Amino acid sequence: MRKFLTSKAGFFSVIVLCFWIKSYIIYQVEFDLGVNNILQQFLLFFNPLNSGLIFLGLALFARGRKAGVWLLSIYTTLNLLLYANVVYYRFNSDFITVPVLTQTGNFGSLGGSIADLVAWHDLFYMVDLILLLVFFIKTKANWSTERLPMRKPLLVLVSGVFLFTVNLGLAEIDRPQLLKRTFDRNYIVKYLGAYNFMIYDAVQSFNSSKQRVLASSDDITEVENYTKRKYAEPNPEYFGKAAGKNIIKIHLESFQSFLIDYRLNGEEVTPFLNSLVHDPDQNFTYFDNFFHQTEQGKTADAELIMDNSLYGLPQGAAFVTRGNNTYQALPAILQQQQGYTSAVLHGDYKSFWNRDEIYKHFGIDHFFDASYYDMADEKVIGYGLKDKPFFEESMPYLESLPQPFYAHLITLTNHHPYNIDEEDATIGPASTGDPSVDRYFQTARYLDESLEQFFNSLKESGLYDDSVIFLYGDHYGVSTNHNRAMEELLGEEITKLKSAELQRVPFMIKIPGVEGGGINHEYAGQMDVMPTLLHLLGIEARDYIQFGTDLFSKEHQDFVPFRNGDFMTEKFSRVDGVYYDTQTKEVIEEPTAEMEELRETIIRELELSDQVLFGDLLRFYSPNKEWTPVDPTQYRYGK
Ligand code: GP9
Ligand code: MN
Repeated sequence: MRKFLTSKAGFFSVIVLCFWIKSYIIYQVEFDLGVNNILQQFLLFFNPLNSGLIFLGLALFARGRKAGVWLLSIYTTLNLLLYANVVYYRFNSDFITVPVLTQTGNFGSLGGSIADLVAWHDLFYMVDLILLLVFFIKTKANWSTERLPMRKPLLVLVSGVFLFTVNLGLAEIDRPQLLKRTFDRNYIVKYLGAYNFMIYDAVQSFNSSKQRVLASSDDITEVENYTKRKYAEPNPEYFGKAAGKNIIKIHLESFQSFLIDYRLNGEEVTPFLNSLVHDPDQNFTYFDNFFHQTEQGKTADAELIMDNSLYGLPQGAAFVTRGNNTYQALPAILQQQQGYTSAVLHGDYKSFWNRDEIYKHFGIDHFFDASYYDMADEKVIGYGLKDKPFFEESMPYLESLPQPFYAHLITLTNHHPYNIDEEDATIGPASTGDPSVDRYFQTARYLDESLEQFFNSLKESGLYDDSVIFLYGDHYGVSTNHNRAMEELLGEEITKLKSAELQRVPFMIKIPGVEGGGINHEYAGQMDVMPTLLHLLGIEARDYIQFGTDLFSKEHQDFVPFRNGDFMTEKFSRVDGVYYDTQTKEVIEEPTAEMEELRETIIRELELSDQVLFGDLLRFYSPNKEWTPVDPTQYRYGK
């Protein structure tokens, strides 16, 4: 045993073991990673091993005792990196990323006093380092001065890579598309460990900066020419009608338009939302041909599109991969043009979808995340706080905001897999035998009830009458994997065209002083919301780079592009490369020149929008003389 321990292989094994155990202890003690099943627990324990073998294994290529020096240096470096994250996490509940390191302003967010964040028990994190050093100095014997035969260190590296592959495979079972969609830094650390996260983050930052470096100020001119050409003049009946009014924006999680007026076993699923659609006294205008335009970024894409009138990226979430870009988002424009205060309220933690970073670039003043709410077990389900307590606890925050405000409330309970506590279910499940689809109606009903409760609170507080209130669905709730169940519920075949039609999500808006327009059949998408709001407030949308057009404008462009290049118009549609007559639903074998042309326009539009994000082009653009670029270092979130 003694002989083994004092050998190179023995010392390597001891150091890997220390690394493994120590990392696991730090994960458990220092980070709040939301581990909620056995597989996640296992992966948290398992993941330091592959990093240990790979990083520390590199030292084995060195000759003789130099290998030991390398082992200790790599071990110390990894320890320091992890410890830096520990300290950062204590204040920010988040991990260090390359963009954070390059933004010196963020160091201020350590609270000015690192001393407060260092704890006495941190000394324990150094004990192993000292012991290993002493151990190494004492064990002079058994270290040949030769290099190990190449195959030995190689074998260690290969086993490390193999274990990493197993690790990633298991993680993807629990969280499909973990790396492609990158939901949350916490998730990557939970599943793959802090060290793999650092590599992942470095690769992502490198890719981002590469595209950014290649872009130049000329690139924005082409984009500007396009968006100015597409621009639709405001409708004088609406322009400026809501100037200075509070804006309350309500996010209906995973809510598709087919739920409106849908009856399950003869019972309305969403009676409250239906009343907004049909009761003229409610003064709402409901757009029944409104589509979501999101991709993998889901909620994050919806947020990006609605506040910037830019498309999400073809892959991943721009919220995460372009979180550090320059934006000219609605909250910042409203602040600069009309002194609005902006806030987002949401019962999940701030790091999800990198919100706590990108919101700073949007100029969002306040972010009331889960840390502001009572997250007691009985109030939480799925991703976070249930919608009823969420709206209830949001009221004081809303009332505390300086007016006029732009407040965005993001609901959560109607989220896949649509779990609901028994006491919250006021309608029975559907009976297709597809469990998540069956429950979808129950969580949608719960959301509907929570909205009614919220509207009542708004009325009591006096905020209701004088505010613009609008609601929107962010993306589909039932994917095409559930077509069989959906066919049973809708009583029709789910063709490819039907799937595209099901991407309708509600958009309904009430504007104080303007009579509700009932049901509006204009074809439109999430992209169109920002220019609509700007014009309602009397702000010229033409100045800004925007791919959507004002919904109330007589010139509103009524084609709805999807992220994959397909589109819908009132007359014809393109779905999965096939053209259809939107009205008769028949396939069009020979597309007309008009169709081909629109297809080209849409591909161009998507490309230009991607260029804006990939090249971070808005840093080269000044919308007007008064515009001041947003300074992200001026914002901080979290309690
Ligand atoms: C999480 C929530 C859900 O905070 O917004 O995001 P989604 O999974 O719908 O993209
Ligand atoms: Mn969502």
